[in-house]
Amino acid sequence: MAWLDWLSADSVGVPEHAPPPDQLRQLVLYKYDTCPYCVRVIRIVEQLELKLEYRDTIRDRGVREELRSATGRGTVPCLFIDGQPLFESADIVAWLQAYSEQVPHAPRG
Ligand SMILES: N[C@@H](CCC(=O)N[C@@H](CS)C(=O)NCC(=O)O)C(=O)O
Repeated sequence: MAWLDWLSADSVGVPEHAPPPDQLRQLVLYKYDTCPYCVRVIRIVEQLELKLEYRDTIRDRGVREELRSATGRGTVPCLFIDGQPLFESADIVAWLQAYSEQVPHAPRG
């Protein structure tokens, strides 16, 4: 699959272990800017105009340690859904697409 196709590809489905958005969700995305998997997720966040907090594991070493101590891994992207980590860009994209209507949105600007 070509790079641009992969960036825009539809997701495969929400993984069974991912929490459903049955209440107001706080979303935190651990990422760094040169990670292509993170870029893929951030594109979806922007397309869907979702509101979430970004934490950069390269710019802030403390953030990387935070991710490691919470999950035992330093891999990004990792989306925390009310404190529950979800790894794998494809799974994160699937979750965001499936539940975009039920999570906070960024004000249009
Ligand atoms: N299959 C994963 C790959 C993620 C991945 O390899 N991320 C790299 C950055 S591009 C990473 O965090 N590497 C550091 C590590 O694994 O500790 C996904 O699609 O999210």
